[in-house]
Amino acid sequence: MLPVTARAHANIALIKYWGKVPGPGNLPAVGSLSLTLDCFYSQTTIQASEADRFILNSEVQSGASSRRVFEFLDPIRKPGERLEVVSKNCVPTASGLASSASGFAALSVAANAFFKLGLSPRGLSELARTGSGSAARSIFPGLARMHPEGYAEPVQAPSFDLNLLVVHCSDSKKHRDSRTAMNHTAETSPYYAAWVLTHPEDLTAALRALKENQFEALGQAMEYSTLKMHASMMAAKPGIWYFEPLSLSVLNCLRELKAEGVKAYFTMDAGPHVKILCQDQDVPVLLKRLNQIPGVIEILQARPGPGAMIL
Ligand code: 2P0
Repeated sequence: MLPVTARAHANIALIKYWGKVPGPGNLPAVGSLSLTLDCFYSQTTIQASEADRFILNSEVQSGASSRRVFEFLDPIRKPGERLEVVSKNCVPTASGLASSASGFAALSVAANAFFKLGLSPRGLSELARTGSGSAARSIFPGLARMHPEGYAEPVQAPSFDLNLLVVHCSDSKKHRDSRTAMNHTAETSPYYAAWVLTHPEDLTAALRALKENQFEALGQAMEYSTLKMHASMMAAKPGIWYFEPLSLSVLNCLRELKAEGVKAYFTMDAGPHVKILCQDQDVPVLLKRLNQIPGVIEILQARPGPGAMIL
């Protein structure tokens, strides 16, 4: 079989996914809403090989990351079939964006073509989910809604423009990966049940805001979802937090800017970087003020990006 190469872009959740349904299939306990970004992608090639090999950013991988790739491929390849998977994460200097979403979305699209699975976009999204929950959303361009049933679908873009500023706050590696952290939260946090119970209203509010072209309502729903997710993990035993002093300085600066009338809203994931949802008109003032915060390493300006594709 001929080698196949696919590309998928990273996404950031506006309404967060955190926690799984116990059991197989990697089903999320809650839905989510995301924005696929233009500025960061994974490119992955699958080809026949004499032995299984996973090469990431030119380095042969062993252990957990390689195991995860081949466990993903096991249900779709023939018994005894050996494969080489070569993946590369293309990221502007140190944006700090996670790569499992773009990585498994690219791998799913490549596998669909390589094994001639003939999957629909929904089928591709379901396949990507078995590798990583957030990957189901990176199949689609721009906004995507993930259903708790385990697949994502595109959401119509609003009339307003969308920018996401990624404020790079630390060079240190995150201390706990999100899969471990969300499972620990589900197992030990008394706030986890409240998170799951109240999640649908945030998703509904965000979807309504998009439909009614209410940028501020979208931003408010995003901040609320973000803080509730982080509160649920902070209340785990032991607690988990990804905030660094600089992350809080950025949030404080944003609060000041909001008081001055700038429409900008934050989100944070399983790392210290702050992502800011804003519109074209506010980008210059945001860049100016955020760049004045001592310690900010870099600010990346992302916009809605394309869906996953075969190259
Ligand atoms: C999200 N995150 O919605 C949330 C917000 C991080 C914080 O999805 O175990 O790597 O592979 O399904 O997708 C990161 O978790 O977890 C994530 P798995 P994933 O983007």
